[in-house]
Amino acid sequence: MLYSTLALASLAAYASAHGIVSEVWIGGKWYNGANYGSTNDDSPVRGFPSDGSYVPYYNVNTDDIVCGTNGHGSVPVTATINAGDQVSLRWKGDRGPTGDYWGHYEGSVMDYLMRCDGDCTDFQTSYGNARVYKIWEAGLDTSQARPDQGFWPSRPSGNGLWAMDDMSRNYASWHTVTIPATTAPGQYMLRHELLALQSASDLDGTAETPIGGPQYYPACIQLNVVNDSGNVVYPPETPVRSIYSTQDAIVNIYTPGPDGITSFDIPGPAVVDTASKKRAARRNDRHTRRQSFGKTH
Ligand SMILES: [Cu+2]
Repeated sequence: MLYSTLALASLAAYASAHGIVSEVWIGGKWYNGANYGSTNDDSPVRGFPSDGSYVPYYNVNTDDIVCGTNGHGSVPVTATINAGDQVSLRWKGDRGPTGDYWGHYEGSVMDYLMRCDGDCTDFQTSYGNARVYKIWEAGLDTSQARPDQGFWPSRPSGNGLWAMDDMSRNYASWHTVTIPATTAPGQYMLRHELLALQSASDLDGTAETPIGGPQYYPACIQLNVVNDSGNVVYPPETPVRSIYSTQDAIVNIYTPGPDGITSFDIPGPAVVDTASKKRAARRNDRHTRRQSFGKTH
């Protein structure tokens, strides 16, 4: 009880700022990110609300979940990247040793690709065809020890190392993901997402955090993926507005004891198999051969 009171009290101190993706490296080139409440003309990062706030659990099936509550409209820049290269992005908040780290430490980190069906500058999140496949995820790594408090307002709960904590604590609030080498050429949104769980178990909220439940922080970055290899796969896609249900990620990380939960199922679809076309083709060959064997013998 004492523990959860302390945790909620510390939340109140930074409930107003949350965070934004403030800068990004795409295929070795640096780009400006977003501001609180406004976008930049030289940035491929779609907008964030003026308080950097989140999509609440009861809006997970609305347009807001696609790119966040202020990410519906496009930004002028679509950044070119070769399939197989990396995107690194920084979450700027108001915590950590320099006071500008992402401030929540209990939750998962996920990356999706979302086809723009043409130019991302024409893509509105209200379009019914907004659909994604997951390329990366991390949640609670129980092979690692639960870290000490460090520069956080309280010691993270959960019996292991949370992906969000890892990002801020060990990578100075930077996250890096590889665009799969087999990504088909075209324009995509990198739909990166943080899922903060510190109030996930309390849907009613508290005086300090009036909107309870899990907090969804999607961020969309407009990419033009180049791939001349011809080695591409087309993974199955999930409509963004169907990724979650309001019952996903409802957990209580503060019980049964200070170590909290011992495992966490990351919501949403599984990370896709981006194995090469050659491997997929071989698999199909085998499958076809088996079928024809069955027929002829
Ligand atoms: Cu927040």
